[in-house]
Amino acid sequence: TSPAPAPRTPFYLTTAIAYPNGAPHIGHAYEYISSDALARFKRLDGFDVFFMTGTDEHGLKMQQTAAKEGIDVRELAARNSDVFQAMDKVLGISYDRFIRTTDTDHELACQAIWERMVAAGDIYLDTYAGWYSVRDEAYYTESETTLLEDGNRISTDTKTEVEWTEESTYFFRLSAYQDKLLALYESHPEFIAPSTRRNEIVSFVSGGLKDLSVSRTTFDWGVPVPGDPSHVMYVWVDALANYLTGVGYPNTDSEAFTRNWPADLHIIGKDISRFHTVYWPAFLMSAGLEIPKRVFVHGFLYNKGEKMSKSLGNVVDPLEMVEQYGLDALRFFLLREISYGQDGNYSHEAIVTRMNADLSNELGNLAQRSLTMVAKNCDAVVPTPGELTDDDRALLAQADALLEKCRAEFDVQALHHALEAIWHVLGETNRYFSQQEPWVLRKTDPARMATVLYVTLEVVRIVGILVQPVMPDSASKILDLLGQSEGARDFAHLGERIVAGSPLPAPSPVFPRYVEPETA
Ligand code: ME8
Repeated sequence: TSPAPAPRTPFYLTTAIAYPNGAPHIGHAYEYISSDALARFKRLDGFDVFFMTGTDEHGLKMQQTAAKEGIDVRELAARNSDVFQAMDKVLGISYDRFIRTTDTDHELACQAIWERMVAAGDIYLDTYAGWYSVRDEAYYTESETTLLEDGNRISTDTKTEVEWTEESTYFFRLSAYQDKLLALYESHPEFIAPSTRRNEIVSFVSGGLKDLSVSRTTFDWGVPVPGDPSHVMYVWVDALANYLTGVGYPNTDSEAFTRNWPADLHIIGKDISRFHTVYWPAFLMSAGLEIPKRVFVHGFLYNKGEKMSKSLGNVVDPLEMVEQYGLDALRFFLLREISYGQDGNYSHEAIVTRMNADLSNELGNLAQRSLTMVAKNCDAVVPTPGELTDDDRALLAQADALLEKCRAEFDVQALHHALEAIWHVLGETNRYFSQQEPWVLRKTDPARMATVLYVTLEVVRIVGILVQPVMPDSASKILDLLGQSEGARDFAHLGERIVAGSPLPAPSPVFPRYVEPETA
């Protein structure tokens, strides 16, 4: 009998949960695709991944949108939550749970963390009087707002309208956590990434923290406050607690909880870093729960430098982009083109350039040319290499080094750098292929041709395995063309070599060039 496999290391990864007050946009798709690539990478690298996404369904924004549309808020939430799930399916998002904050287990988790914060002496009743942005579901001090000439007041940072709010609410003693939070950022500098985001948060917290209003009494679309149902919890308390619900909280003895908490990685956009890196760790400290290991803040996606907005008419439906370019091309473009952690732009021209230069030329042609030669000249089996030359060995060494490189880059969420490194090796491989001229060797030195083709196929195999997290379907096609079985595709198999003599199917192109549709 073979020994029991070693228990795999858990890895708990989350996206933000979106407000289902409308259909998802490309910014949402970007967050899910990037998180999905991270989840797939970890799985292929042997981790036991729990990947969660979902929808954030309570709060005033949802209630007001439903009222405007004249439908019940539950119906609005259910309808759009379905649209998000359907999009995830099209985008190939490999989540393990899609949480809705209206799920019944979630209410229990919210109430449990609330009660622990009460028990810690951190919740007290008072009156909130100040500014609130429904769009941002956020409180602002007067100094964080700007009075416009037309008499409207907006949040200076986010430009959303704020309204004066005065009501009886419970407060969370956030002010008591300033030093503890600063100590957290100090002792765990990796907690907030990229470091520019960390610096912003350190400076914000250093400036002092006010207690936070954490309940509302002027509407009822939320989780009732335990013992005082005239209050519903502030939507952000409810929303952040989703990360606990997903792993079985309040059952802290459950296997799901003990294995997965604290979360390894929260992926969020730059507009919600304060909630995740100030409020969230403070709530957890108060409740006596461990702090997530890392919050990675990605940038915003802009259409040719412009913010997406309905009035500009440039809100692109991600599903239309999948339709136009194909899923893997879109996934690759977003992850290769944009430095993860910074803002980025997309445009038709930029997508087509990446598709044709990187996918079609660099990877697609290399696979197609080498596989076609093998099909024609090597009896459609992986050729048997002769003795390797320095050039062969140097190229293979570069390809072999990619796993460590990609691991290091994925561990700091530098997905674009990992892809850059892979494409660098593809560039080297294309150069190698041209210099070796296997089509000439076919006549002059068939044994040497076999070696060159073997080395090329091996690099394509390594690349095929490594790009699976980013382009699952296309990578799978490449690995099919290389005759690799399903069981030979995780990173553990990078330490092996493609087996000479194994049969190959008929080659077919994986990345056709993008051709502009005929315009009438
Ligand atoms: O903030 N580019 O929900 P949300 C990139 N419910 N990312 C973008 C983006 C853009 N143009 N626009 C938005 C919420 N995002 C809360 C989260 S988590 C406990 C609660 C990102 O639907 C945004 O930064 O407004 C966030 O990470 C996610 O999309 C959902 O945004």
